[in-house]
Amino acid sequence: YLIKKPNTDLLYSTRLIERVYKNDFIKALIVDGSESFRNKLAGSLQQFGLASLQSSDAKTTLELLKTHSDIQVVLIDLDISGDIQGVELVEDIREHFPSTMLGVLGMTPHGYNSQLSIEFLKKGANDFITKPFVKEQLNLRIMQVLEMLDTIQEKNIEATIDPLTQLKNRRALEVESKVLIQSALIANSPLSVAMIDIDHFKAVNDTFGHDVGDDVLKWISEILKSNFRKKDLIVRNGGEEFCVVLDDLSLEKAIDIFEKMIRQIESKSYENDGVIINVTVSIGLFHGIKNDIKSMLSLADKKLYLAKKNGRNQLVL
Ligand code: GH3
Ligand code: MG
Ligand code: MG
Ligand code: MG
Repeated sequence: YLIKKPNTDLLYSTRLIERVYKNDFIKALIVDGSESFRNKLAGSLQQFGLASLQSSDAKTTLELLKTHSDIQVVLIDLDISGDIQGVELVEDIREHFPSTMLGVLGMTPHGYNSQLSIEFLKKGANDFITKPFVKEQLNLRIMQVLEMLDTIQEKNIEATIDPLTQLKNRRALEVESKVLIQSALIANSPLSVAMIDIDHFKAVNDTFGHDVGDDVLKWISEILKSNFRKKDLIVRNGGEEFCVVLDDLSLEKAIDIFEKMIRQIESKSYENDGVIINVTVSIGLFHGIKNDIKSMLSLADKKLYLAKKNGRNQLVL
């Protein structure tokens, strides 16, 4: 990558300026048959805070995109080396990289044929620029695409987080458990899947109000986080119910971890503004491996039901 400090007067996007200051440069890929044009464009991009790689043909472009996952935007000319046109290359790129993950801008000669710009869009380009370009327009169009991609990424992350506790939510559980299950199946190693439910939580709300109830949920979430490793999947399943997926643990070790946590929650109390609340949790544990998270959760849930029936504040496996 060609990297140089950009001219900050030319940076229009505040979120991108923040990245430039952290030396987290945005990576672009320039695809054009002419080397002198590529170098000229690379110079312009530098001024806007973009570091760039170059390619002259379709094959190299697709290879670079596969090996450099940090490329965020590709600028493609109509005329590229080899036997396929820039427009067709866009189509090939879109087979692997959706327009919500990778920005593609077509470049067409000004006044040449407006149909060509339309073709770029039809094949999946996010936008197009006409050559010779006005630098400010080039800059703004690229920035708009990058901001859109950045926003999508931010929203995608938000969509996997429970806003009350900041724990992961069910959506994240579905996606992330697949990865854990795959590795566990390959390694032939069991998972520990626990359903954790706060005991008599309705009484907390009834006695202290819903806001205090919310605060107790946050407090319990912190205790959960402190009991597990960074790589462990800790999820707020909904309401006052949580789910934890651990890998690489013997049954004895898993029981130990959950028993310890039950005793910890039992002995601690939530304290705020003179209000002291004691809560306990019940846990149903499944230890083993199944092809999908749903069936493991369902087995853990049956054990949870038994834990409740047996008097709560306990682990059942
Ligand atoms: P059990 O020991 O059988 O689990 O009893 P419980 O009272 O915990 O279970 P129940 O399912 O009867 O009630 C769950 C309560 O959790 C009811 C509901 O008001 C409360 N709850 C669910 N989500 C939230 C939330 O986001 N905030 C607050 N404050 N309360 C919640
Ligand atoms: Mg409950
Ligand atoms: Mg419940
Ligand atoms: Mg307690």
